[in-house]
Amino acid sequence: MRKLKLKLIIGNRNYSSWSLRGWLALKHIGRQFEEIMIPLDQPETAAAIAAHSPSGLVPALDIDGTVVWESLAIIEALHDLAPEAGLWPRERQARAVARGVAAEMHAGFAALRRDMPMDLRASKPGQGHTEAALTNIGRIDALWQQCRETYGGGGPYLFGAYCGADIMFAPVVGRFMTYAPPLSAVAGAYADTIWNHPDMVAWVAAARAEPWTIDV
Ligand SMILES: N[C@@H](CCC(=O)N[C@@H](CS)C(=O)NCC(=O)O)C(=O)O
Repeated sequence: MRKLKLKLIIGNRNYSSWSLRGWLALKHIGRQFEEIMIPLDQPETAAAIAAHSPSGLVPALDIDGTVVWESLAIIEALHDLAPEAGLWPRERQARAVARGVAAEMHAGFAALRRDMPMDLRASKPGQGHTEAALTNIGRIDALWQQCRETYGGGGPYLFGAYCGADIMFAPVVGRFMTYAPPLSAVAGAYADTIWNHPDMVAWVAAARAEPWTIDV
């Protein structure tokens, strides 16, 4: 069968948390892809993104001419394309919970996203620790502990093996590294695991080398 052409449109790595999710998912399935990176917050950004993405947002994934937008939908489309890659857990109940966890991240935690915007290069311990953001973080910490305890026996990730739920939380880990909120021992260890995942390491290294600066 002919290989499908994959093209991922992302924002710049230091700031684009949603792009990180799409990119990690695509890296995880191990297929070759073309990457188009559009720096955010520039005069030409909106027009450049609109040329690729119907929502005007990144990430967007072009699969042989069919464009998928929204990070969670991109993970699902890639799971359809490469079910063997394990973007979702193999076991039905774990897979259902992993999808719930990923959807909660996709739909929620607005205060955390507002008060601790992703800025991978920066170190700002103590900043953004608003009551609302810390409430979000409390829920995330409890969620991570619950997943690790119930499903994490087979490996160091939320459901044992690295999957779409970990990918959805990877930018949150980036925020935790920048803003250093208080975390339980289990959540702290899990955050370190994600931070040291080879794909995350590669993304952060590239973010550090970027020239653009946005006042977040
Ligand atoms: N719900 C969307 C959110 C996408 C989003 O908000 N992307 C931001 C960048 S992280 C964006 O494209 N912003 C447009 C801009 O800054 O011009 C998803 O899951 O993909």
